[in-house]
Amino acid sequence: MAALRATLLGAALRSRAERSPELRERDAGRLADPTWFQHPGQIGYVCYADRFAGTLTGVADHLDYLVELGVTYLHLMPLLAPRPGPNDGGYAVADYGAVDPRLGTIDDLANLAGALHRSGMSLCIDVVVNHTAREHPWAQRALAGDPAARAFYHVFDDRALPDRYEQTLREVFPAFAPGNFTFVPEMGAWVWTTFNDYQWDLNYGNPAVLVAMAEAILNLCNIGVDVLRLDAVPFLWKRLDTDCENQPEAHWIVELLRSLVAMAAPAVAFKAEAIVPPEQLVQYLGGHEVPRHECDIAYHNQLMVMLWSSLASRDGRLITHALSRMRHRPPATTWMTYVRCHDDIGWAVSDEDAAAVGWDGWSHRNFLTEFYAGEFPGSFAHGARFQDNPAIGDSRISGTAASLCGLDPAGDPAGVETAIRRLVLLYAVAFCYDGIPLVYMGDELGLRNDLHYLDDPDRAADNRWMHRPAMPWEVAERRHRPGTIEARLFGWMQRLGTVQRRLAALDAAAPPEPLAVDDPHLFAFTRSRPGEERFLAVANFSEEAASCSTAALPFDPGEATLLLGGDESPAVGGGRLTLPGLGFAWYGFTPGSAAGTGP
Ligand code: OTU
Repeated sequence: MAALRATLLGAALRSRAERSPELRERDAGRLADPTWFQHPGQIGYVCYADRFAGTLTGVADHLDYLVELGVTYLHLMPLLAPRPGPNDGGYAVADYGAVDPRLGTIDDLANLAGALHRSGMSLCIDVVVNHTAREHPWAQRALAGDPAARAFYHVFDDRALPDRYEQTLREVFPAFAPGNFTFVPEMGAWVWTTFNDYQWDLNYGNPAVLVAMAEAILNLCNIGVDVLRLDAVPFLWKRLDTDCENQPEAHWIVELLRSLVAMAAPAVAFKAEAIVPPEQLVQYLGGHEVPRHECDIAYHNQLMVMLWSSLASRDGRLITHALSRMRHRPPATTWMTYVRCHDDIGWAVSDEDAAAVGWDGWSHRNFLTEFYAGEFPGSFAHGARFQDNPAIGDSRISGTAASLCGLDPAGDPAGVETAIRRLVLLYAVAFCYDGIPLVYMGDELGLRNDLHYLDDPDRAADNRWMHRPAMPWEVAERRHRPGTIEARLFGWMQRLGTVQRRLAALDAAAPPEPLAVDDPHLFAFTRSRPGEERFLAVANFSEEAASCSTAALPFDPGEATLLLGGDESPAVGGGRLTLPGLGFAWYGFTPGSAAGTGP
């Protein structure tokens, strides 16, 4: 134990000693403002380096596009050296110390980080902490019979334990990677593989794994990365008779890694990728009975799911209920609020939340799958089922945001208009709900499903690739041609960011409070800080106009400033606020000042 402590501490101090003068300056700046990621004006963008611009230097050449969009935070999808062949979009890492040679080198990454910093942007990259590729040297040594390397993974000589574990484990990829263990003939044994058979779960019960991962993380910090996205973090610890997710030890590991990084590279923040129920999620932000320093940022999966649920059901009651009863995140943390990401959408709607608005949980989840797969009569969506699991009646959804919103440029103009409104509506909530809004590459242009992945044997089985298109730069050019779909959407993203940036009420210090309003189609929430301008957002998920009594709102919109409204303005009169179909409104109200005279 003492040796382990000394090794970890030694690694952190060595890393601190090696930090460049530029990064030390960044550390100083962030120590002076440790809440930098909590302020309004942080706008995220996420893309694959190769799909966006070929290589890392290609990305550096396109920073003007990100600046134009108002981006301040760039998440590049996995870019460390993956295994050859299928690699789960880079989530099967063969070398944590090297960049995928197709994308560039470690120096290119450092140069890109520097260029981003000079343009006022932070860089986020993935660290796949839960598993390595079967081709990683650790796994390769285990395959060759090295017992020390074998102890880096969960290896079982027979099915006795795997069978017992399986009784309580879920399957993440039931369709293309059933089960959680893979038989490895070279070892005559079963290896724990939560995800694909080539992704071997690390054994954090072995201190050598902790040290090795800590060193990998500390090295990445010194390249100039600002935020590390910890992939699949709920799975880090296994315990018999549990689902082996969210175990207390997983939190200790994160806490330990966090403190090592705080020591070595104070500028670096942690982002949790934990797609788990809200009660468990806040714990990754350190929200335990006694708060702890774990991750600084986490994905707000619940908001994302509820947005799509509201859009399909044209109903704001479930989102209002589910978000109202969510435990607040700890004050020093924030969310990543997003509409789409590279993964599928899993219907995280609890039976309790559904019942609270009079619905059956299973039926609603099933409805959402059928709706977004385009199977439900009258559905506007063009998505596809992902990992259908008939055994437990579960299914998830793939598709780009634009396709799920029903955007079809070849269709009738009214349909195009409605689809644009849907997409803007979802982003209008994501941009002001709570945290850093994240634009998923292509949503700013309305890119639709891309079926080219079917021609690539390494990808064809995984339909998540349909919503990971390559950037069509000639299409992006249309953002400068007024009236085009691209100009409309890009313009909206810019406006949402521009207005968001100057609203003090959108600081993380002012968490959202969902409001109970008297029209089921609406979702409303408010945010405020004592003595400052108060904020109100209202969204209408129905295609028809809807109105609510202003009595339920924290202030009268008629006396407030309309900061931003959809393509058609909302109206206030007779004690009611009326929003057009799929409309939204952002209002600001400074106590003691009348409309228009505020600062
Ligand atoms: C993550 O997702 C990544 O985002 C995926 O792209 C990877 O395939 C996967 O890890 C393996 O590296 O289950 O359906 O609670 O939900 O880690 C996606 C976290 C996933 C998991 C999440 C995982």
